Amino acid sequence: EEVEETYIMIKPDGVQRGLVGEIISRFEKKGFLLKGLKLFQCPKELAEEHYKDLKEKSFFPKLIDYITSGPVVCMAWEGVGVVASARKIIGATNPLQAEPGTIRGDLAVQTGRNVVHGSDSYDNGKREIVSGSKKVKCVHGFRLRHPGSGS
Ligand code: DAT
Ligand code: MG
Repeated sequence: EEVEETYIMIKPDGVQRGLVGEIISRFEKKGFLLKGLKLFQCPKELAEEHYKDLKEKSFFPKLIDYITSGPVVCMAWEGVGVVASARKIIGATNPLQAEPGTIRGDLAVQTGRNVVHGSDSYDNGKREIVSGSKKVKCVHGFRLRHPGSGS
């Protein structure tokens, strides 16, 4: 397993429900390293670019309305195998199918209000971290003495 970076975004419902600390805490406790963080109001064009693979879906307009409805928290997290591990920590897309113990399994009920996004691949993560006006500025060159830091 290699040290990777992934893009994690707390969606507007997660911010509005006061779940920012809870969600960040799960990645910290696992042992991953927070490299960049930004509170951000996503413009429509950037939301459409972020979810461009879903453009043809019937729910796409609602998804864009939702993701632009309030501030999101954009983060870059680093660690060994963090891309796949973060997806496990987040849980299935439909919160009713997400396992207890996952973020969505514990904190959400609706697919359209599933509180958090995580990149589905290393390449998408890199693209999402540097994407447009949202670009998450990462602080490099520091390490935690922790299994997740890759040392
Ligand atoms: P994920 O966020 O687990 O990577 P995805 O990339 O397939 O899932 O879809 C992105 C988001 O779009 C998802 O978090 C919520 C929304 N979405 C997906 N499928 C949906 C559906 N059938 N109805 C409503 N919203 C949906
Ligand atoms: Mg996805």
